[in-house]
Amino acid sequence: MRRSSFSSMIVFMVLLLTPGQASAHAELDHAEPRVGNKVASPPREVTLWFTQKLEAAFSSISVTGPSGQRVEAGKARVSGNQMSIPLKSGGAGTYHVNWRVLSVDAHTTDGSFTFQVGP
Ligand SMILES: [Cu+2]
Repeated sequence: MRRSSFSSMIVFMVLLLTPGQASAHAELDHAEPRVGNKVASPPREVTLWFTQKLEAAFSSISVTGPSGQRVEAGKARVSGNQMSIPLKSGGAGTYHVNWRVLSVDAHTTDGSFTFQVGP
């Protein structure tokens, strides 16, 4: 009895001392079109890659075109650590991408970036 409770205590202490999983949340790793880049013609969709897998139900993107109009052409699709959304053309100029995601570690993160369309 004494031996077994001692073993339990060791197990408990090992669990306490074991670091949790790395606390990096889902941050944007890269995107297509690339963050801050210029592309010649309006992209048919924008895709974002994150540093963790996403929970599809609580992850979203909105995109506005050069005149501030929304240009999403459908719902965001999530696959693993990747999220895409189809776009309609908003012409040449600056596009703003705003994202908000829930990663599988149950943390919410958000952010935004721009890309340009034009010659
Ligand atoms: Cu996290």
